[in-house]
Amino acid sequence: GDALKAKLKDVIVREGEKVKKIRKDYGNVIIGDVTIDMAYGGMRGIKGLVYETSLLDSEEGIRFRGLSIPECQERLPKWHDKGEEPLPEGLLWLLLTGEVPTSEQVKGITREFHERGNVPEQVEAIIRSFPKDMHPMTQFSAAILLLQPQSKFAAAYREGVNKSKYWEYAFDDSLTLLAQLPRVAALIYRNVFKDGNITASSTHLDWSGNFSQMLGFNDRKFHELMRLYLTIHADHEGGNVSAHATHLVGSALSDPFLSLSGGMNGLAGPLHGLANQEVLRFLKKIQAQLPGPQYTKEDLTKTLWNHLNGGQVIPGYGHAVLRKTDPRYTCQREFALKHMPHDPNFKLVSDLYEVTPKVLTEHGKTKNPFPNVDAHSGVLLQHYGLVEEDYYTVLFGVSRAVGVLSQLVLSRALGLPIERPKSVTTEWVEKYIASN
Ligand code: AMX
Repeated sequence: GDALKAKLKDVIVREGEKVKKIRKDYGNVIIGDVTIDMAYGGMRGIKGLVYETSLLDSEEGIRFRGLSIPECQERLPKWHDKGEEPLPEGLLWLLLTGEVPTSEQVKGITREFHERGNVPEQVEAIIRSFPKDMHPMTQFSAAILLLQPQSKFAAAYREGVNKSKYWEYAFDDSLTLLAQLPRVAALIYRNVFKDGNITASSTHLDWSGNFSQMLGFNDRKFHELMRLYLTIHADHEGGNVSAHATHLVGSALSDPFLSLSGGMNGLAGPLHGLANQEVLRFLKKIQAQLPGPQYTKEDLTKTLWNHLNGGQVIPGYGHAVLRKTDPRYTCQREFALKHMPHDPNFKLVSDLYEVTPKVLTEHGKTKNPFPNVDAHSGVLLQHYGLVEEDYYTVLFGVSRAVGVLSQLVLSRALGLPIERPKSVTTEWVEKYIASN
């Protein structure tokens, strides 16, 4: 934690000066136009937000500080230097500083997470008392709020801290959150779906491995899967609902706990993070409708059309920015090809990949007929026995915290102001049209 903070201090001074100069010299340069369609259409395509940690290209997919997913898989440190998948601790370092960390630096973060990982007892008791039929994402968001009294940011603000120090408290809170989220998430899982017992933290394990163990999964391949999973779900630039919501709430100087909980409420929507749960439900629905394992592509096409004709979206397909297959889908497909090539659920996902883009193209509405991250993640978890799909978005949420909290720290460091875009009414639009 200390090494990261020291590094971050340098980066923040450097970046702060850069941004200041850009704004001073080029603040009036126009970077886009806004049409009436954009204003009604969910602000699609408007460049109205600076978000440093990652950038999404519509053809190529996500880059974390310039690194693609295959590059992250290659360059970020691995578990004991011999695992195959990147450690999300390394991604955290990369997102915050823009630099690839060494194995030693990553180990330091893992250690810090262990040191801060104890969830307050009264919080655990309340989580255990949640009704079992309360959705895991509702529990997760509520649990994050329960952690909020620990906020150093909120306490410092109350004490009248100088604004130049905001980022340090946001950083501190973010480390506490990231350290405690796995335990909170595992508690929810064990409590809702198992007997409530949970394995104590193992300090010899990394963040993902320890989380997997607390969930109750000790297969080393599952640990590798979780390292990949928690890395690739972390960040997807700033305009998606969970990132933007966290950013928006944080801009009011709400502390990282309040901000993250806000982001998680957005992630819980079926068009966003809940899509991974919806995909699994959809796969089960298809399996029930198919004549058996010998189904044909025509059978699949028919069930897809039935679903679309019922006025529902095909979950896991389409994207607001992407126009190609999501590289987060591709790397999960590669994981499946390597570790579970004969899994029947993987076969179904694979067969759907061949059929769905054609059907969606013929359907003629969606701008992107290709699969996104959520089309694949569920069947990997099913394979290792994490079969309760209502839980899947919580895993997404634990990962997404890495990205959105990194940016929150940087936003406070750059002194970004309260977010407040201008809205207009339809009456205003009509008058504007008439006068032009
Ligand atoms: N199945 C059927 N119709 C779809 C579709 C899909 N997978 N994706 C988009 N469409 C429809 C839209 O509903 C919209 O219809 P409308 O004109 O009747 O409202 C039309 O195609 C145009 O939409 P778009 O511009 O292509 O997409 P968008 O930017 O408005 O929305 C998204 C993007 C992801 C919400 C949408 O593709 C969708 O609903 N997909 C299914 C849910 C999903 O997988 N979400 C997860 C996305 C990744 C993530 O955030 N985790």
